[in-house]
Amino acid sequence: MTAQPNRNLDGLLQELAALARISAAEPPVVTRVVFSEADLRARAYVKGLCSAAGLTVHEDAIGNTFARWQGADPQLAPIGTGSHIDAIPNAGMYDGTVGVLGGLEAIRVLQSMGFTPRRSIELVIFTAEEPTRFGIGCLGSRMMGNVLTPAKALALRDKQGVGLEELRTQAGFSGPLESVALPSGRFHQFIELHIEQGPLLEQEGIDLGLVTYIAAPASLRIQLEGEGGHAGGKLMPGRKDALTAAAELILALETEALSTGAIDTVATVGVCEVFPGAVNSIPSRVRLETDIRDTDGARRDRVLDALRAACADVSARRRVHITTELVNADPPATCDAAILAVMEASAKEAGRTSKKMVSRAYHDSLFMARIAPVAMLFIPCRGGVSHRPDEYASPEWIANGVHVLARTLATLAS
Ligand code: HGY
Ligand code: MN
Ligand code: MN
Repeated sequence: MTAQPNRNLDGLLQELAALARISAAEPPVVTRVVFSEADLRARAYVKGLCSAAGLTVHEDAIGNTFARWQGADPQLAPIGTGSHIDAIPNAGMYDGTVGVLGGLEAIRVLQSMGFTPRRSIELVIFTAEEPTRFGIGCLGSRMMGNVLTPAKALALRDKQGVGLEELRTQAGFSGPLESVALPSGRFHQFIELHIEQGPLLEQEGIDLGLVTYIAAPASLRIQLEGEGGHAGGKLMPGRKDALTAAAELILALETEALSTGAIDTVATVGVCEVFPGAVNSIPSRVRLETDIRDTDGARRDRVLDALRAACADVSARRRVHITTELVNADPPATCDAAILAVMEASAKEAGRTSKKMVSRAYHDSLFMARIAPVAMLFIPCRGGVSHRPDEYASPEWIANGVHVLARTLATLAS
């Protein structure tokens, strides 16, 4: 594609703003948990935009949504692009949505230029990229990549104990979960446009990130059972306080992550639920959800093992019963060199600077990589901030991402 796309992006910016207002929280906070009322309204909104662009829309049994721009040769496997529109509590408005609405905009840019794809181009909106509801990230793409089996998916429950089957049915999705898994070759290639969720591109003044590698995420759930009691009457010796035991584990995990000798090892305890949660009652039960990542899977697993060993040590010393459950421990994904080369050339043609880089966040592309060659295109986000209401990507950054994605899609679909 030679000409510079001249479609202005005001429409896209308005759509991003409109989508951001579909939230369970007051603006500027975005909260859009899978299968919630806000999620369903957001899905309807985006599907409406896809239909208005002349795309053929269908949903699978778990709500993954596919919007296809039919190519000249429908026999050929499509080029996929897309991301997610669900958002964690107290999130921003660009995580995921830039890849969905930006992907749609890239298609509309190509349509406005009279381009006809030989291969269809299919926009994908993945169900539940965020782990908020079921404790595991990338639910929809894991199932598409056959990484999460229907049986394992049916065992998932939310914090209220409501199962996946009931929630997906209430949300209007039906059909055998076995039908979600896709065969290799269903997509010829897949590209995801996303904000960097890190500071490098902005700091270095580079327009676009060409993601070569997606870091390996793992999550360990830890249940601690101590002995409750009266905060005044129960003296310190002999207490079996589940929260002080948990505090030791939280700090042990931080120490382990800091001592691998690699800056790429990260560990977070984002969920700490305390029972009974009364100021004058000794915590008898605590649930921790831990998130451990690294670009090196083996190094990440060593931190996981050290955390398990800390659980055994704290349990023995504090006489608190501790059980662990491995929610996921996924391998990293290597992005496809051929797609990266096209993205790099597209950036150059568009007069944009780019750099190869690693993704420290996980994305649906991590699981799409199981069934197709993938690559990711990053745009900067201010201060590297994400998963916060002050997450921000400028119109110029978004425009660069959309235009280079459009060029890349045009090349790959030709
Ligand atoms: O946590 C992640 O890496 C992604 O933003 N869900
Ligand atoms: Mn996210
Ligand atoms: Mn995301």
